[in-house]
Amino acid sequence: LFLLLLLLLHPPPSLHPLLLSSQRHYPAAWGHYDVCKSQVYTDEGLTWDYMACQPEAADMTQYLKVTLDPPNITCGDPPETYCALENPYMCNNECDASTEELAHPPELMFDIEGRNPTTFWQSTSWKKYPKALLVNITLSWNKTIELTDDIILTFESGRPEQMVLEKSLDYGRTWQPYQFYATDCLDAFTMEPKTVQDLTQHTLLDIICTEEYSRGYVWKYDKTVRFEIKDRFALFAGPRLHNMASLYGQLDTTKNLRDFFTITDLRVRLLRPATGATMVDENNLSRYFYAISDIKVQGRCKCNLHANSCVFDKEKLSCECEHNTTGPDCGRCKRNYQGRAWSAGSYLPIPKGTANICEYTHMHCECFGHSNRCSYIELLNTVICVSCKHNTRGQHCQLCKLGYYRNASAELDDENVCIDCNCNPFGSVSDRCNGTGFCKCKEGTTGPKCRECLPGYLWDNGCKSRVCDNELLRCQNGGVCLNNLRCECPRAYTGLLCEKPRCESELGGCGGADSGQAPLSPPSSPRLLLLLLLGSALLRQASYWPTML
Ligand SMILES: *[C@@H]1O[C@H](CO)[C@@H](O)[C@H](O)[C@H]1NC(C)=O
Ligand SMILES: *[C@@H]1O[C@H](CO)[C@@H](O)[C@H](O)[C@H]1NC(C)=O
Ligand SMILES: *[C@@H]1O[C@H](CO)[C@@H](O)[C@H](O)[C@H]1NC(C)=O
Ligand SMILES: *[C@@H]1O[C@H](CO)[C@@H](O)[C@H](O)[C@H]1NC(C)=O
Ligand SMILES: *[C@@H]1O[C@H](CO)[C@@H](O)[C@H](O)[C@H]1NC(C)=O
Ligand SMILES: *[C@@H]1O[C@H](CO)[C@@H](O)[C@H](O)[C@H]1NC(C)=O
Ligand SMILES: *[C@@H]1O[C@H](CO)[C@@H](O)[C@H](O)[C@H]1NC(C)=O
Ligand SMILES: [Ca+2]
Repeated sequence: LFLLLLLLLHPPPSLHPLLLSSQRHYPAAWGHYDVCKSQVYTDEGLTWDYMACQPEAADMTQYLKVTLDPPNITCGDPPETYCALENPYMCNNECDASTEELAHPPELMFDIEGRNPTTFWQSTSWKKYPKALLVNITLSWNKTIELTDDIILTFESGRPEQMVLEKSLDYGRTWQPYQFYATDCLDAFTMEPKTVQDLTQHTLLDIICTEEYSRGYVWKYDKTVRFEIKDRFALFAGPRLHNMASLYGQLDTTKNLRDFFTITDLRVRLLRPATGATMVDENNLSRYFYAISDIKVQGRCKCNLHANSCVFDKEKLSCECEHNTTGPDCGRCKRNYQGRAWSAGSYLPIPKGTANICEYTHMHCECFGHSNRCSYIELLNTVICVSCKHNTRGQHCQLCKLGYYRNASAELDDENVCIDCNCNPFGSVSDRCNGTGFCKCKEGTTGPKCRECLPGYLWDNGCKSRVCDNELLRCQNGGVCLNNLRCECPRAYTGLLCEKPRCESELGGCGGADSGQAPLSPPSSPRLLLLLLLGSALLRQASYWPTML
């Protein structure tokens, strides 16, 4: 408000005096990216000016779902009494899931802290020592989030001696470590101990193991474990982040860097509780457990610089997309705004960035006048004409439908651009033709439309090969050739060329010598019987041969 007042009193020369949309101006040189569009007067009149925009950073723990693994690792069922790590005689920490005041459910890691006593989640104790006490705490947003500040875990117990912070960018399908934590990095993870101060611009994406947050009894005075986002930002933006422009410039051009700070889920893997740097007292395992009073995750919805607000509705975060984009992350162009490929907004040039808005599709619905309707095919990211008329087809109605060919003397937008192939249905293989209207003909057929017969063929619903010819006298026994297609035979003959005598009873049968057909007799001849007997005897003998060998 103070800045706004200042601006009103002394409008800087760079600000257009007629800037209309003025919820907030840019107070600093690098910009906040909090406005997606504003109305401005130009020489052509009132128009919109579009800018890259992003939601404000917020406390993201209000919108998450927490899952514990194993699920029954929370204390209190059955009730348990815990002793202090530093004093085994101080046993006044009671946990009972059935009593509200003594229960320690996971929600207490995300409530508003600041009142006394603190509220915290607590695990069961290390009853199964020396078997490891393993707990996964998974935080899921079901939305991509960009981290803007350190992740801070505040322990109520001693800080764990071994722990890993992991992240997922794909809704929990795959996980990558963010940072390892141990009292002894070499021993626990065979990694050299490092701190965030050892990182440079070139090694910023390295995953390190740190001993900063788990040394000895230090937990008594500092109970927090951090993942240092700001120290990493500072490698580009300078100490106290005074040069955010430099950081935004880097984020814009380096996808790996952007992805490093982007998450959909976080996982805290607790691998070994605090033991006070002494031997584990096996007689009193009630001293060893995990308890966390608070987890801080500051960030903003990732909206690809196309939204300046993010809403939590029906248990789900989603960007309120501008620039005619849509999707939970504004990662697509809206229907009918697919005029060009979607693209994320850009932080550059500072301070307004580039909006990269989605453009109206209509201007790109080019169908040569054969349709005035287009449809966007998301899978191919293209616009195609629908219901092409005048026998056309194709993305722009620029092709002829099957069964039609291109009229060479007509322009693409001519109603007569496609001509029916008109292939003869009997003479052609299909109703399609080539680019000059020629159909594909069946055997014996020819002509552009397959309406004519080749020599030696005759038309009869298609071209049939010539069967007979009166000049060549191919029909026998006095048959007469009809239309070169078939022989008409005298009554006593049949067959294609009247070559077979007909065997009808009223003609006295076909018993003549020239019929070549002897009446069939049963196989009763003694010679045949002998042959059959001999054959079966030989077969039987054959079956003995193998044993005889
Ligand atoms: C949790 O449940 C599993 C299987 O149901 C059981 O084996 C295990 O002992 C339980 N753990 C605790 C701490 O109650
Ligand atoms: C742990 O030691 C304290 C003090 O000796 C005792 O009161 C408590 O019962 C012990 N707990 C267990 C589980 O032995
Ligand atoms: C915890 O998560 C890791 C992977 O992130 C998995 O391997 C492990 O089985 C999970 N459960 C426990 C109890 O550690
Ligand atoms: C995550 O969000 C999508 C919509 O974007 C929804 O369909 C899905 O059910 C959600 N998953 C969970 C686990 O809430
Ligand atoms: C998006 O489309 C609407 C019409 O649906 C239009 O009024 C608006 O100006 C468009 N916005 C941008 C950023 O192009
Ligand atoms: C080809 O197009 C021209 C020009 O429109 C037209 O005059 C002609 O009739 C068309 N040819 C056919 C076969 O349709
Ligand atoms: C179509 O087929 C005819 C006959 O085979 C041929 O002469 C002509 O060049 C072909 N036209 C095209 C465009 O292929
Ligand atoms: Ca709390």
